[in-house]
Amino acid sequence: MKQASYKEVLEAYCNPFHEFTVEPVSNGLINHSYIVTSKTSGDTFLLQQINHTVFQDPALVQENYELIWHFLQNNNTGFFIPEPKQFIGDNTLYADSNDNYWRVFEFVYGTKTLSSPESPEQAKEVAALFGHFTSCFASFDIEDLNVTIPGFHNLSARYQQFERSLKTTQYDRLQQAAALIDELRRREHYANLYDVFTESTVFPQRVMHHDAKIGNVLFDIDSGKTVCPVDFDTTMPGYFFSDLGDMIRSMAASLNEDSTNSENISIRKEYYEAILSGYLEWMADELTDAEKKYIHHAGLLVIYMQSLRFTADYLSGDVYYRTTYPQQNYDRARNQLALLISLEDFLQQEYNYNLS
Ligand code: GN1
Ligand code: MG
Repeated sequence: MKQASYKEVLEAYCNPFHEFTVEPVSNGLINHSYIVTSKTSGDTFLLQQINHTVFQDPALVQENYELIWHFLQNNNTGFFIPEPKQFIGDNTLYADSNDNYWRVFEFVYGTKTLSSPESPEQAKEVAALFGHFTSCFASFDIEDLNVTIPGFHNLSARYQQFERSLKTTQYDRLQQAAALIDELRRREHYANLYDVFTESTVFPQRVMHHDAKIGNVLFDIDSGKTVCPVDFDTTMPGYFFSDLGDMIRSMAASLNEDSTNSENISIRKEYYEAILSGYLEWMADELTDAEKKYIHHAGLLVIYMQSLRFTADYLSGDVYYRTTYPQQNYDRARNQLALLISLEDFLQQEYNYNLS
């Protein structure tokens, strides 16, 4: 964070006379977050810079957050998400003089994040949390929500993006990824299925978080119980598979997405079943028969999409995801492909599930 903009944004939130301590939060691949405490007042809050390259219109992101926060408040849902705070002058979004966009959230004390669940029960609780979240919006007009990233979970568009990335002139990367690319191409039918879903009214649009991984949940430090989801930047109209799929991706996997040990990645049955049952606690009455019929496709579609996205970014020269070493997007793509293959085997063996 540039010292100049950080000072400017904090002055716009409190006033020039406060002194602060600022602690970066190393969570997420996209935005930058900081825990800030005013030495003057003792107040702690979460300061976040919205990634303006990924979110072309940060105002839409913040509008959505205010909309869902107010909706949850006003409809007595009892569902907690952190309060968006106002800068001096009432706005909850602040554009600094370098055209960086910032917002402040209520700090949720006594919580921690986890990169993987500690037990199937905990995974079930996370799944119930995201299911509960979507079910709160049963009476909400989905048209009111902005689309913050067009085509974000559009698997068909993600496949096309992957195909375009193959036109790269980074021939060494292309050569290295040849086997990976081949496996992904063989699974194009998943992308076609997305078009079938979205053209039919039996797959309605719902409020989806679109990044429903365990890393986006706050847990109580003492009890280990879920407190709330966070990171609603991609909360927008979406289809049934998105949140359930991301939870399977992040919690049923035996290793997380940054593990380079992809030969040993597998789907853990007790976690998979816990996730499904937790989600259905809230969503069983909401989902249509068609959605229920395709429920096991949730993990397949999201994991496939994630592998396509990491591969495309690798071939495009790591322009999107933050990386800490040159091969990281390639490793992540291979990890997700290995997870996909493991899920395909698992679904066929356990449920005799038809993958097509
Ligand atoms: C990104 O920044 P983070 O970790 O919350 C991405 C998700 C991916 C995820 C993979 C806006 O989320 O779609 O699933 O990385 N978010 C965006 O870890 O692209
Ligand atoms: Mg995110």
